[in-house]
Amino acid sequence: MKLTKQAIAEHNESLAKTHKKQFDYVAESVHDLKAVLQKLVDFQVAIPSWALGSGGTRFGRFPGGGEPRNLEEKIEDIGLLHALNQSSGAVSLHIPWDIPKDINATRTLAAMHGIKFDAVNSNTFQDQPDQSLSYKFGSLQHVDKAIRRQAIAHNIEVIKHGVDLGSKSLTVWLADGSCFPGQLNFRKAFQRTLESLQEIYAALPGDWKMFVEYKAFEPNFYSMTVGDWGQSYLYASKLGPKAYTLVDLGHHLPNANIEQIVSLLLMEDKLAGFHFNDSKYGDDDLTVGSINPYQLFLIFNELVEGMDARGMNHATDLGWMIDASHNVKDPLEDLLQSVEAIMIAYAQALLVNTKELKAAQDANDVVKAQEVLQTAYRTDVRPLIAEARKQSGGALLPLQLFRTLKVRDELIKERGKKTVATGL
Ligand code: PSV
Ligand code: MN
Repeated sequence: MKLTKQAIAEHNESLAKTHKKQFDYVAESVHDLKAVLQKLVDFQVAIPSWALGSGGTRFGRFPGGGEPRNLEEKIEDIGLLHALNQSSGAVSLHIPWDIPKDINATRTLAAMHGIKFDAVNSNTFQDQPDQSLSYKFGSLQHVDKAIRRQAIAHNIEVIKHGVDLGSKSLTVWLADGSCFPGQLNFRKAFQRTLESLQEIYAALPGDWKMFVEYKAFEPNFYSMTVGDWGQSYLYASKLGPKAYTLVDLGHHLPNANIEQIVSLLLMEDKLAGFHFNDSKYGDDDLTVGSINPYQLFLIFNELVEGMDARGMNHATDLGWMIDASHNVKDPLEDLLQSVEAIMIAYAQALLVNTKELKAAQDANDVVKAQEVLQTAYRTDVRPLIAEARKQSGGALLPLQLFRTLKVRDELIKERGKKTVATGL
């Protein structure tokens, strides 16, 4: 299905009057409105190729129909999202789920939709049908050198696919760890993992980055070999300047102060970027901003402050990706909501009065500091985001237009009710 410019124009026209009223109201209080709008226009969030179909739990999966059946259809789906919101101009691929059959055709298709290739992800957390050795007891940490070699070779193959596509980074997330005390020698597991990562690092092209993603638990429940930001930071520091720590919001233990983690990683120039999602209990992979939007705002507040302090480009200097799973919602609707939540948090962070905040901090005025942050957080910035979208050719209300045009019904007509997307 292709979304026409005319459909978007008609939608925007029908909402023009209401939008103008709402936009003018908020715009009045925004300092340097033009710059804020430009930053919102520039900001792009990569869509994970594995989140375009229904997820599931170990108890079941309830597909909604019209899921993309191959990489081409995944790119087409992201094209739909991008046409609607103009903020989803990138895809993050997972190998071997998304190995392109024809590189040139894949690149052309993505370019047609205005989509770039963000980080490529390796997968040593599952055994593939044609794989000779099993990852049951780990991959890069495995006691058996042959298994480590296989996992290293896989990561190097992923880099090659990424190079062909124009990606510039590899994300390594390891399921490695242990389920029971005594199962693993922590120090040796760390050293073996480090050695394996060093071989992969050595295969990175000069302008590439390696993102080391951490996770507190699951699938291993006693220890994870890259279990928290400290461990990831250790690997990244020992590997060298091209290695960074990737923060997946769902990969922390409850109540972790993620914004502080982000601030310090940024200070050390070791923050790779994000896998955005939300959670109440663990790695729930829920819609971004659906549970704790204030935390998301606080994270963006640290990001904007820290990136500005280092003279970084908000849009391009870190990797912005979603990592979610959709069990009860239409995946495309969920992704539209997620991107919107990210843009809201980012826009609110751009509105923080940094001078007032600094003055409050320097004077130990705790009340004022909270007031400054919450004044920005409680501003309804949605009309600003809608305006940025409109200026880039997107829809004022992407989700509303998605429903008006019955996009999912169209996809079901094209692809059928019982289609299955690769991924989790
Ligand atoms: C693991 O939970 C994770 O967050 C990693 O990023 C994986 O690559 C992704 O989910 C998909 O399984
Ligand atoms: Mn992740």
